[in-house]
Amino acid sequence: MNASVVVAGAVFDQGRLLAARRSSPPELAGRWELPGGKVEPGESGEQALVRELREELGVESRPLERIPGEWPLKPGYVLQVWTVALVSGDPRTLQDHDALRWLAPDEVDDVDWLDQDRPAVAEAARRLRGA
Ligand code: DCM
Repeated sequence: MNASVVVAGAVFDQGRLLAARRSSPPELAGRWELPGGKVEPGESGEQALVRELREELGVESRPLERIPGEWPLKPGYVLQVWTVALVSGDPRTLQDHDALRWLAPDEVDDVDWLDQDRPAVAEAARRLRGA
């Protein structure tokens, strides 16, 4: 069986990376993530990401490029990550999150990221620094 895909966005704006603090489920609450969610049947990863960021943050966004790699989540799920530009709107905590932070490159390690997001966050931070 192929694993189901969860997509997440490394949202960049003005040289900063968006971090979102989860409010649920209890075992993930309080940890920070790249916002996103599950790909639904018939959707591409990019389509799912645009939909999820609209639902969770109230923004219109544009996926830029996929960060190479795929990271295991709970059994049967893998995480894929894209860098994302904001097209319009200011991110707000509409669903799943209770705080947002825009992190400058030297602040990226200041929040307690979900373990499974850390490799993609490190790569996103490298790109943010222009390295
Ligand atoms: N998830 C994750 N890292 C992310 C986004 C999601 O580990 N950046 C996990 C949390 C959930 C599952 O994927 O177990 C589905 O996410 P959601 O509940 O946001 O749809």
